[in-house]
Amino acid sequence: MKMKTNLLLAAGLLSLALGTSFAAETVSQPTPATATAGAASMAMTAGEVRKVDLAQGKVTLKHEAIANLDMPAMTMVFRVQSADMLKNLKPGDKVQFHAESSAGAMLVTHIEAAR
Ligand SMILES: [Cu+2]
Repeated sequence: MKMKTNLLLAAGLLSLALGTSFAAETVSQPTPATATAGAASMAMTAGEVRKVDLAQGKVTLKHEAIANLDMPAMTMVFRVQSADMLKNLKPGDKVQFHAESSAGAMLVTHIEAAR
């Protein structure tokens, strides 16, 4: 009888542990809603697309001063985190973007059409 109780207890603890890990996994899944909230809190800079290089994953932007990079306004080439980010862009488009210094190169981590 005592043995049966212990088994039931073990089964209960096991299902509890499985339930907990499943819940943690669900919470860690990024949703579109949280991605948008993160973008909103980023320091965005206004710019205009001059050239799009999908194959190289690069974009030439005429940009305003970038506060987080301490960079004055200029026209320059940026690498982008993913070439997919450039699919809907063409020269002349007004954009808002966020760039970071990564391994000595300027990397655009977010870019969207200006509203
Ligand atoms: Cu620049």
